[in-house]
Amino acid sequence: MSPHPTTLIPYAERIKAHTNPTAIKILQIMDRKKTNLAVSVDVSTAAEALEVVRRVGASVCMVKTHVDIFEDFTPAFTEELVRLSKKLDFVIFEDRKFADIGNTVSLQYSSGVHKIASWSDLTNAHSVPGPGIIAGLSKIGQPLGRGLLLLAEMSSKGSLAVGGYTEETFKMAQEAGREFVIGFIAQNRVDKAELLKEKEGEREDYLIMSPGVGLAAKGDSLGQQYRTPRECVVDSGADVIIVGRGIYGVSGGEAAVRDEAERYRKAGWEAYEERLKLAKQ
Ligand code: 5BU
Repeated sequence: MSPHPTTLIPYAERIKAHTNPTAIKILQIMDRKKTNLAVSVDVSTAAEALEVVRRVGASVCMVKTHVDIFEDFTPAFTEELVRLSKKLDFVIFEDRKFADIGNTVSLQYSSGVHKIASWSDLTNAHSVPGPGIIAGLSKIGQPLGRGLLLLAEMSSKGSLAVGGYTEETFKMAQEAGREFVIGFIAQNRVDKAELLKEKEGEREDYLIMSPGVGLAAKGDSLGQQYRTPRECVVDSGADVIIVGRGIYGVSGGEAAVRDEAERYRKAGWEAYEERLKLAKQ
């Protein structure tokens, strides 16, 4: 099978195919810092999360959070995270996985304790409620320059987001337009080449971000499944790899977490360079 055309284009050259400020920022950072690594900081306190971010910040293009995990969440956490994102040059992705009707998600995104839209560059949503979920989130996020990913596939065993569901999710994003929906959480290039539209010689470009990445473990006891950075980036065409426990869970203290992030950054970047070489063959 020939490689997906988007995967043969360097990140920097893909910037011009985007208008969403968050998509542009992600691709710029990836190119500047030579990293396609996102670290997920699923720890139980805000202080621990910030400590991980300080250690891995230099190696990542993105920090992914689940702020509802923290037992001590306050707005001071997001203020510090935003400060670090500017200092260390990364994008913030709150992995909220919205899944309700448009009106409810617009309130969940803008309000409540977490006020996600006020600090998170990127968030994501399930397609199961239909296009109203995109409309509800975009009403809040688009004026702020935020971006949205749709969940087209999941990394966990037995996921129902497969086949027709995945295809319909892609179509939903395509119909919504890329002013706000910039790509997918997926395990494969769900933006199949033959479905991409072309305008004035420019092909539609979507960012594919893949969780379920590990260099050591193959999975966990709760259905998570891991692939290596190379499997994700070269074999399946992912643009960004998302790693959680493989990095923050490594034993050996502060330096070990920093070193592990660097190890994943290198693995992800070498895989990206390897796939670009396919373009020259
Ligand atoms: P891990 O520690 O690398 O297994 O963490 C993976 C993270 O990615 C975790 O925050 C999950 O909530 C998230 N995730 C995932 O693992 N698989 C998916 O399909 C989606 C998100 Br969507």
